[in-house]
Amino acid sequence: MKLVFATHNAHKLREVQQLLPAEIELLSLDDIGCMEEIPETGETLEENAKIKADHVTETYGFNCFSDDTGLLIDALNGDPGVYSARYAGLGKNANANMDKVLSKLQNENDRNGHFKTVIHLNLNDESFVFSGIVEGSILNAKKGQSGFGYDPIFQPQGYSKSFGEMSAAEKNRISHRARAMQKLVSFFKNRQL
Ligand code: ITT
Repeated sequence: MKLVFATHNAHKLREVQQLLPAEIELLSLDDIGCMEEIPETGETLEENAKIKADHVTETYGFNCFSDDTGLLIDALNGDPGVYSARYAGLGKNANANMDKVLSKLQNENDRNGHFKTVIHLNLNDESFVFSGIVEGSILNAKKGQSGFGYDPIFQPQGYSKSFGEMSAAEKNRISHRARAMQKLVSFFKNRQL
């Protein structure tokens, strides 16, 4: 079965490719000629995930799933949350976004937060939503160069390394995205696709 993953984020695409069963032929937005940035005008991760998947299904006619992800920090009342991609106001600039988080938390003892991924699937005129969370804490400084986005400042609960210090396989065993993807994969197994 052909399935489009509605993301322009090459890091997400790589992580997701490693989590899907071989029966699913994953197509990227490049593969279907969708070059435009899809405006994320929603106020929640759920809304933005739906907007991205619906854009691809309605414009290109493919079964499709999307991923909208945010880092939600307790002491910042859930920010950057749905605004994670452009938190510092400098486009999609991961370093500037991390610097803004570190500066906002400079004198803060409560370092708790979590990543949340929402996946919206459009399959043959039906829609399904799956989500995954990983709890953790925000470090005082960036650690590691692996992964992407906020990975260098996020340490998952129960681990002594940041996501930025983990291999792709280690992150993919425990991450928010992996947990949401496991639900998507189980859904397909139950449907025997
Ligand atoms: P698409 O909308 O094209 O999928 P995006 O990068 O804009 O790509 P999001 O709207 O979901 O994706 O943006 C959320 C931001 O959160 C993203 O730009 C990263 O900076 C960050 N992010 C997402 N997943 C992450 C992860 O697994 N680890 C660290 N940071 C992540």
